[in-house]
Amino acid sequence: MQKRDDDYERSILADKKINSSINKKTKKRQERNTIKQELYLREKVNFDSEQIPERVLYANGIGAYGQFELYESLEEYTKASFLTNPSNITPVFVRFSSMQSSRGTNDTQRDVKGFATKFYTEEGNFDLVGNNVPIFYIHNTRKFHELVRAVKPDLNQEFVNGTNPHDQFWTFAAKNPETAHMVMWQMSDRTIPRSYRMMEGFGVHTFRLVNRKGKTHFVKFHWKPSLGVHSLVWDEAQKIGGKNPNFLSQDLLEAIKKGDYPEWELGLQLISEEDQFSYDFDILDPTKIWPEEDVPVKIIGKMTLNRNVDNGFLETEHVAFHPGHLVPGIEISEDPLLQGRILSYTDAQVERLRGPNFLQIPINQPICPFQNNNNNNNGFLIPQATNEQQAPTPKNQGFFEESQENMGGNKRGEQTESFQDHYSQAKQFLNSLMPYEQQHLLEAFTYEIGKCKSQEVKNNAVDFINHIDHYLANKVADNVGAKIPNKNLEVKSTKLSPALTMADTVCKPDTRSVAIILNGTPNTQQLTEWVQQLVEHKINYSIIDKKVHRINEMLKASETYSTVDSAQYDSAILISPNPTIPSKVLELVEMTYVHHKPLALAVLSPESLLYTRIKMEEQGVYDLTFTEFEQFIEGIAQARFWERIID
Ligand code: HDD
Repeated sequence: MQKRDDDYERSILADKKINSSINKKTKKRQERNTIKQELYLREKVNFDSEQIPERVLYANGIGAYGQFELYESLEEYTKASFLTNPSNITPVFVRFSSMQSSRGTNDTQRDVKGFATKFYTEEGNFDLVGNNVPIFYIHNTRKFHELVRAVKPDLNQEFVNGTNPHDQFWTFAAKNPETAHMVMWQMSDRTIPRSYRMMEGFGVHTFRLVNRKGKTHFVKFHWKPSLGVHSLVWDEAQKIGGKNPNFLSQDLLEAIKKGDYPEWELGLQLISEEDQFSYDFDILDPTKIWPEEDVPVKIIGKMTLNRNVDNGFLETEHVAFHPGHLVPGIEISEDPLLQGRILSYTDAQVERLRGPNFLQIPINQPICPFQNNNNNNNGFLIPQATNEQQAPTPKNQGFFEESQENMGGNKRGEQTESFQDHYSQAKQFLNSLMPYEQQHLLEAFTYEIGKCKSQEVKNNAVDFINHIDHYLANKVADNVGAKIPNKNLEVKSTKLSPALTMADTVCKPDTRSVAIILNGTPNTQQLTEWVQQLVEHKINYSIIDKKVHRINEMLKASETYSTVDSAQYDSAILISPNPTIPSKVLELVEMTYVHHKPLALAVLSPESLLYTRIKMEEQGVYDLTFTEFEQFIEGIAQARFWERIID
């Protein structure tokens, strides 16, 4: 019995020992797992908080750094130091974007493009937050929310892009006739640019320039691209969206990477206080342009973009633009929409960047010598105002202060009657375009209104166009099955503004692209010579073949018939020593022709093109057996042959 008890005692002890060692190990493991590991894990698995909310508008975009150089002093108009001292080189950050598109949607949707520039001047940051269209849909900020709802994704379905809510958009447009002018621009080729590098930028609003004596001028800002203003055609835009949704962003990124730095000249339209009522439009109305023929654009400097971002999230996502970020010498005007914008952008940045300290984020910090306890991150204070211009006075205490001038009374608060003239400039825009541009506009209206599901919305949209142009309204109505308007309500014709067409723009071969399509083994020496000529003219090229392969030390077929679409290139050469041409190759070549682009042919059997729409005798088609290659390069510079007849 005693033995049994001893055995029992021993076994209990043994169990206890085992348990205690297990407990010790578990405890140790638990200790290791608790604080340290949990913390490590918490820090490592951070993807769920590595994003910030996307911008509610203009979410899809890309940024780049550069510089602005002034050509001559503008001290007659402004005291802003970056506009008065030509020896200053002002760093800039620019973000291009698409207005209604969410992040991740394709760049080539028909959408107004954002063109926002942050000038890091020695007096603080000046943000020019503009678009590639010179006007806006509305002039009353209270309607902005309605507009946003109308252009953003279908409210019920939350489809990720805004190409679906046609009924929403046309309902808004038809009920708010002040949108007429902007809608014409939106339906034009302007909203499907070939490249961010080939579009104009506009500050849209009227600002004030104030000189040292306190005299003010009204001003509108314009960016003019050195490569000219060029667009895609709608069919290309849709195809590119499928093959390369980042087409415009990638184009900018690669141009800068290659050293083909994009450039824009900055232009100003200036109107003195005394002349502000001399026009048949109100100069404060953001739905109106100041026709360049009436108020010429004075070119004052050049911006060059020369550096891509290192970290898109920290730089491009965190950059916060604000039309109220101004420097002494530039002020807002009484443009009612601009006044409304000033409030909204602070809210937007506080929400998106999680707090009011968004100005301390490096990309948003001014790099001027004036610092205060809000923006000084360096741990020491630099005197707030060090020059005469900024010296603290009892009034401004060194902070930004509005000029005190006025127009013999209160600043203008009311809107003049011309704000209600919604159609004259819409008509002027239409009439100033070339016939092929007008045709594109008709096709765009047909596509966009044709997508509406409601018959009533279609009819209302056509009635809306009928106030601008009766012929256009009839054509659209006929195409989309809407009620043909029986009464001609179009506004009386206004004088033309030739600056509005893109037909007279700069045309250069620089940075244009060519698809070299191979069908069979090419004459390598000939091909190398052609490629050298392209490179000399700064023309980009891709060689496309059945499969990827190296041709010689210099040349490589890097794309295949199925990885690309002709829409991604500005021109094409078909080199076909083979007697027959596969249908995929014929399609690439034919679509180059159909999209009015230059096409060069070095083919053994031209009869294989007989069943396509290509006509050898048409403009912009070069048979390289008889034509010098240089002529094809001239064609690339011209870019499009609109007179070409397509069956
Ligand atoms: Fe705006 C962003 C341009 C009217 C409210 N706007 C934003 C951006 C551009 C413009 C280019 C993107 C900036 C970037 O790249 O980060 N907006 C314009 C133009 C307008 C205009 C040219 C008319 C002339 N905007 C406008 C109004 C309001 C806003 C009337 C509101 C009252 N805009 C905003 C915003 C955004 C913005 C909600 C969205 C994301 C952001 O600010 O940072 O505050």
